[in-house]
Amino acid sequence: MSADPNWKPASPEPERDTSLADLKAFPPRFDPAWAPAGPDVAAVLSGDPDPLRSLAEARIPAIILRGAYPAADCAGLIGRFISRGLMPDPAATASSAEPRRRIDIGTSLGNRGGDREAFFQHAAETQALFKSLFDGFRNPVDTLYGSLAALAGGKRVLTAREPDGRSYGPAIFRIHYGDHAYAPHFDHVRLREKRFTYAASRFVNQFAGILCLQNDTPNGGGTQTIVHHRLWTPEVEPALSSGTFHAYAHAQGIGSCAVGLNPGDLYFFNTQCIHEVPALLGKSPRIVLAVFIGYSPDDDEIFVWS
Ligand SMILES: O=C(O)CCC(=O)C(=O)O
Repeated sequence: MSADPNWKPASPEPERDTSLADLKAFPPRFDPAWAPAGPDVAAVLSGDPDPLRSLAEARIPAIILRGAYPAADCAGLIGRFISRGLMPDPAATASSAEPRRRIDIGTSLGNRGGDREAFFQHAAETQALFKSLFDGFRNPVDTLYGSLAALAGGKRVLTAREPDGRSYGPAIFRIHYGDHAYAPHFDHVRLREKRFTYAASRFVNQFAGILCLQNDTPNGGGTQTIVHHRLWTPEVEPALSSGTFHAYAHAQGIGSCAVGLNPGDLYFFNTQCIHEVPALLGKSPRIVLAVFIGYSPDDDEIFVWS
C-alpha cells in the first residue's frame, strides 16, 4: 500500500472560512460538569462499571486513557512510515511542500465504501500491511482493541465483518498536514453515511477511538479535539451544513469538552456528539491511529473498523 493523497471528505463539508470565523466569534463554553473519565482503565471502571453505556448516553464526553501506548514507540512508528514511503519525510522540503491535507494509511469505509469489492480488496491489503508494520514496537492496534475490551464489560470486541467472513480495515493512521481542520460534524454509519448494506450498520451507537502519535506542536498544547454536549438530530443539521454550529451552540447554551492529548494518549468518544478538530496551527503533521466502533447496549459484540 502506498500513501493515498486523494483523500476526500465522505460528505461535503461546510465552507471552512465560515466555520473558522464562527468559532472565533462564538468560542465553545467548556463545561466542567461534563468531564471525561480517566486516566486509566482501572480508574474508569472504579468510578463507573459500564463506561461505554455512559458514553452511548452522552453522560460523559469521552474516556481518556493517558499513556496507553509508549511515546517512544509513537516516534519510532512515524520513522517507520517515513522509511517505508507511507508518508513524506517532513524534513524533505520538496515533498512536504506538496499541498497534502491528509494522508491515510489504512482503509476508510467512509471514503471507499461506495465500491464494495474495492473496499474489501483494500481492507485485505491493509490487513497484510499491518502484519509486519509494527514489528519491533508494541502493536498500537492491539493496544486500542485491548483497551476497548477492558472497558466493554465482557462484550466481544472484533474487527467488523460481513456474514461471508470478509472483514473491514482494522484501524487507520491519519496524517493531517498544514491547516487541516475537521469542522463541527458527527459520524454515524446509519444516520450520516446511510451504509445500510454493511453489517456495521446494525449498531445503535457509534464511537471513535483515537490514539495520538504526534501533535502539531511538540510538548503538549497544539490543536486538540472539542466534543460538544449535543447528540446529532435532524434539527441541528442546518447549523452544521451552513458552518454556523458555534453560533447555534452559543444560542442553545450547549457545553463542550476539550480533549488535550499527548503522544501515547488514547481516547474514546461518541461520534454522534457534534465534534471538531480546529485548524492545525503548528508545524508538525498531527498523526493519529483512529477507529470507529459499533456498540449497542444489548448486543454481545462490539464491531471495530476504520
Ligand atoms: O482526530 C480526532 O481526534 C477526531 C477526528 C474526527 O473528527 C473523527 O474521527 O470523526
